Amino acid sequence: MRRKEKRLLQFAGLLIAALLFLPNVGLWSLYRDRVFENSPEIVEGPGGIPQIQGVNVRPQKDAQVGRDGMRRKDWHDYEAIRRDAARSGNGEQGKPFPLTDTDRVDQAYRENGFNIYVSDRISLNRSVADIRHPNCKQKLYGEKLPNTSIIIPFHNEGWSSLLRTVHSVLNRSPPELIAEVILVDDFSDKEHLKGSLEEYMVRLPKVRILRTKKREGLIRTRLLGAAAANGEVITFLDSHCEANINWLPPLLDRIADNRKSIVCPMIDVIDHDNFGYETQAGDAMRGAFDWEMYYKRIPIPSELTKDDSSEPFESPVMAGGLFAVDRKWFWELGGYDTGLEIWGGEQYEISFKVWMCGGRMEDIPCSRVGHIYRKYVPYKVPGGVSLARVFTFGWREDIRVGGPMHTKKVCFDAISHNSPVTLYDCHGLKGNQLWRYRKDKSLYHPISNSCIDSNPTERKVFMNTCDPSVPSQQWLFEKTNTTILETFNRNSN
Ligand code: LR7
Ligand code: MN
Repeated sequence: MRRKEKRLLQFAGLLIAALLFLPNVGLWSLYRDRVFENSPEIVEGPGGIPQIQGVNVRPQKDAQVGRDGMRRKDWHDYEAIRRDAARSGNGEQGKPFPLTDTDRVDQAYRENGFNIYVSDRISLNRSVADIRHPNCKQKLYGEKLPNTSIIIPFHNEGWSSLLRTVHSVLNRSPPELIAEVILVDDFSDKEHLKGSLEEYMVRLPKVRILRTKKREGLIRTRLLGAAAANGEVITFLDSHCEANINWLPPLLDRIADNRKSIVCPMIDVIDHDNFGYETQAGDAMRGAFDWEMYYKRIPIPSELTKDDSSEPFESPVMAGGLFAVDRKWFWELGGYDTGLEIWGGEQYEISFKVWMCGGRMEDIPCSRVGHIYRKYVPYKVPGGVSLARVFTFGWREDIRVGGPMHTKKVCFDAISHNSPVTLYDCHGLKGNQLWRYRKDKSLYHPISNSCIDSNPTERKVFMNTCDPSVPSQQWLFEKTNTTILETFNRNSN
């Protein structure tokens, strides 16, 4: 009798709990729906999905099965988005902080190369504007994504800029996708980065702090973090970043799709004076480098953007600091060259390796992370050596065969006039490997004063006296970059 009563009570208790807490059946769902329905800013978005400020408020709860059989879901955290949208105050919504002359003094920039007075007066949880391509708001990503360790190397980073990096990552990532956040201290000597940092991080159980035993530079510091990481993916960030809305799922989704992909978010600019958050000039561009190995951004070729500029696109080289990579693949690539010193060059190393090892590098427009671009480098480089440009290319004013990346280092070569044109390793001595584009003489060899001639019936390439009227000397150029050609012709004349 007693036992029966107990059971009954237990059952009643369970029923009440279910009513209160179970999503979609309980009181909670009634409450939630009411809050959303009464909200004044709700408008109807595409497909009849209710939106606040262009963002869906009611997630597609059920995953959708794509043509490839993959189950995809909406990863937006609408609760967090609403909380962010409601924030107001200094720097909120990524707005510039109203600087006064006292904020602009030299001292404010000295330690970090950006205005730490301003940083200190902006919330560690500040909101940023959702400046993603509108299509990003509708995108679904794999229902099952790999988790990631976030690795943040730092050397004498400012307190508020470092903490804001960590907060923004934790605030704007699905918790189940963050295995851990590893802060790797590269032998900082600032007091705030010691005991206080450790005390602070006690409240964030996912955060671990590692420290190098001597100043190692950013490359070996990252490696230390990567070696300690447990996540399926490792994601590197600089120590002064702010992750934007739903930045992580679009990155992890590409790695889930192809584990040999290294993926980079769009890097936005956090102003070093006023901390305003906005896109880089020209927004989405590809990484490139010149013959002095200076990193550049160049427009994306139109054939790559397809019809939708919110879709991932391939990139020859990354900017360096902000990317995600499958952890095992990173080590299969050999990690970074441990001989790389304090700063720089590592982005080429990893970029070249991924392309050469059958992987790919992509930029992901729907993933955005802000980065504070410093006014100047505040830290000392031991020994005064800057090893940022570890290698340069020499002469290359020849005409090379092969892909646009000049991966094949062979040049047109001809021993003499009337001799066959062959492909030969580029020797860099110009001479009989120097060919010019000339409008009047097609591919022209200046030393022998003759042109490349091709006879299609015999499939032979040979030298011949230049004659623009001969059809076998007329080369079809599918794509010509006239600016580069003009510079080339100017330099070689
Ligand atoms: O000795 C050092 N030890 C470190 O741990 C020097 C630096 N660091 C840390 C530092 O705290 C920061 O987290 O390493 C990170 C990068 O150093 P920064 O912020 O001084 O470099 P940066 O932002 O000027 O430079 C870019 O190029 C670097 C060298 O190639 C790295 O790849 C950076 O990660 C990279 N930053 C980005 O890609 C963000 C976008 C800006 C660009 C380009
Ligand atoms: Mn940086």
